[in-house]
Amino acid sequence: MSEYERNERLSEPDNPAIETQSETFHRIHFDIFTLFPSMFVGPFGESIIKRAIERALISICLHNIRDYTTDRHHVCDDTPYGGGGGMIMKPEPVVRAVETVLMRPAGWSLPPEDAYINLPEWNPDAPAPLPPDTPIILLTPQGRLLNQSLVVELARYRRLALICGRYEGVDERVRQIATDEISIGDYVLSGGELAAMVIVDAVTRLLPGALGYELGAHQDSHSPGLGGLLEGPQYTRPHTFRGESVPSVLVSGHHANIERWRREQALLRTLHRRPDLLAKAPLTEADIAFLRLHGWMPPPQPAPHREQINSTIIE
Ligand code: 6GU
Repeated sequence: MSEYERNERLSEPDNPAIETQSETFHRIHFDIFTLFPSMFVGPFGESIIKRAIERALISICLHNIRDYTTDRHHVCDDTPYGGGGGMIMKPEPVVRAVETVLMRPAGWSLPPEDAYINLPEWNPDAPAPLPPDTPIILLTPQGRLLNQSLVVELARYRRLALICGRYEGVDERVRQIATDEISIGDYVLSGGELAAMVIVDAVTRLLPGALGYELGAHQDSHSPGLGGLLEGPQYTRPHTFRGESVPSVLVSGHHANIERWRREQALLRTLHRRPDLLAKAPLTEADIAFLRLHGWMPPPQPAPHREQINSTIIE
């Protein structure tokens, strides 16, 4: 891997709000701290993320944690105190990398020729002042579970730092610089890199202009536009494939009927695949009647909290 690849600056950030006809939005800068920056080159060089970088909706700096080591062999992990298997990520290189980068403006990255030998001054004994408005997210299977509402929350920030832990673990003192820990599901990955890519992708596609069509991510499964329901079936040409034709309502041209059909299909798909999502979804009376016809029982409402009972009595 070339020096350049190890610390690749994927685009030039500067971060003014961008005005469009309908809404104001902002660019997001991602600082990603990893031992394997080249893992990101393929996924970030294609499709939506590539285009979002080209359109300056986002910018990404990959920071190789190993560049921030000063020992001769550039060691980033060590055996666990107390014994046991696996290797643990050492705290100094990763904390040094994060503090060095985040104390500087978005877009800064270590000049490749300075790796190991000409690092900016850093105090190992005292925490550096970190920007309060930049979440520093440690990717770990012990983090809080990523869902679409967390993605929406992350998309509100101008700058996000993502630290990719390795699966055996990171020294507990790394957690002290993290403001949040996120997991992408209840299974174990070999490192946080794939999880960081998931976050960048999910956040980026929410930015106006990233998807290149008007409604964008609004009607996606799990999105607020669909009330947290799953999307129903979709069709494109040909009209008939292997003897199965497109539902006639979709070629009727009757927009109200199409909308109602889509809503019902979303409800049915959610009922069959993820009934747990229905409990949280904002359902209309018509939705509830439709679901009851298909065998759904609305979950019992939780009993009101005692204070609520009291206040109702007082009023
Ligand atoms: Cl963020 N990291 C690792 N190593 N495994 C995971 C994960 C993260 N999320 C789910 N599994």
